[in-house]
Amino acid sequence: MVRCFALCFLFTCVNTVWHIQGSCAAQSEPSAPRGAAGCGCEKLKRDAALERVEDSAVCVEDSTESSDPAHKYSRGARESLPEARREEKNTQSPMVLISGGQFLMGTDDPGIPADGEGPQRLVHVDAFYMDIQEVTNQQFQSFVNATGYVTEAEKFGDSFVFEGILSESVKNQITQAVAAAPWWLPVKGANWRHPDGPDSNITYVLDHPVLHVSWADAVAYCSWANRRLPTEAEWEYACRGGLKDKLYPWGNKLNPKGQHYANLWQGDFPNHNSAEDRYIKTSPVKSFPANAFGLYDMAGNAWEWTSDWWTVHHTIDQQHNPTGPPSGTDKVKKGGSYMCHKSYCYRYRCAARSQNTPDSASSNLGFRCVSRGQR
Ligand SMILES: *[C@@H]1O[C@H](CO)[C@@H](O)[C@H](O)[C@H]1NC(C)=O
Ligand SMILES: *[C@@H]1O[C@H](CO)[C@@H](O)[C@H](O)[C@H]1NC(C)=O
Ligand SMILES: [Ca+2]
Ligand SMILES: [Ca+2]
Repeated sequence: MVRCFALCFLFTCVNTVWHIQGSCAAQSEPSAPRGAAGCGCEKLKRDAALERVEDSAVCVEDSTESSDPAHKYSRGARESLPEARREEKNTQSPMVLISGGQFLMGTDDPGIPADGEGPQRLVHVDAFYMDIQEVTNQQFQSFVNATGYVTEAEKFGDSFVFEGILSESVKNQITQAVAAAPWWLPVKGANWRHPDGPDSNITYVLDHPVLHVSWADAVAYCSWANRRLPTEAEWEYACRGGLKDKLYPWGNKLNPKGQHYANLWQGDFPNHNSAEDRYIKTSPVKSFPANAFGLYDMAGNAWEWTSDWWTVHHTIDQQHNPTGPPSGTDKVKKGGSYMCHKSYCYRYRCAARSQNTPDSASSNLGFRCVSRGQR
């Protein structure tokens, strides 16, 4: 019953979004349904989701542990597992030192002004270490094996999958879609273990980015690894790789010398993916060249969660290590995904940004971690 309501709510509000976005269809995005900014949907969706969490909480007996994932899966919990810890050394992503410095964050020439890409502003970030790659399925599996962590999508029992990667038999069982973005289907049994729907698995994609992870799932993984999510400023500084005021991590040309530098969408979205970059779906991490900082897939492949709450209002006062607003309804994600095409989702630029409610999960959203010291 609760579930039914949740879907109805989502449905009603997405219909509203459709009207709002109708006038700027060229900029509507193939990002996960998120209850677009401004229509209040995100709140409805989250409330519905919380109800669902409470439901499942009823089944958990004697849960005396803290429900804060950052605590539950912290180092303290892990140190009693020397076995898992040794294994983890091999499975964690290597990190690179990103020297601190100043950079111009955002842009005065926004590709999607409504996203709050501007104004361009001077920002200083202190040095930090960053995973050179998106967290992979194998890495996430080692975390789950060591901790027994259950993701939010697994608790909810479903997640959003891009219809283009679902099998026909699963697709045929689904009657709902998201009005504003009909290519997103809520799929029962889709989660990080079954990224393309219940009849899929990760056997052959262990080195691809983990998907269907919520913001809390990402936070839990990073804190288990003694890391954390990057702030938006850290992420964007790292994305730019020391280049000033350029569109992409490698410069201003999308395909220098005819080469692909990121896993994006070629062809007509959402009907035809010509896969000129060789990948219809996600690619193994590090399949495209790194930027000057040694970071792979900052643009494209999977979207990446950051720690910041979403706002489109930014101060132009110089900022040191900004962490975004103190609260909000959506979290910032960066970098775009394999589903991004200029016609629909020109968001694989370093200044580009988008948002999801923290409980959202989908088949194009993952993360990477950072830390203050080397691990
Ligand atoms: C996790 O556990 C499963 C089942 O025991 C095993 O097949 C898999 O290799 C483990 N994965 C990692 C990364 O340790
Ligand atoms: C995983 O999927 C492949 C097809 O991609 C299939 O051949 C294999 O049997 C599946 N493995 C499991 C454990 O379900
Ligand atoms: Ca591609
Ligand atoms: Ca990425």
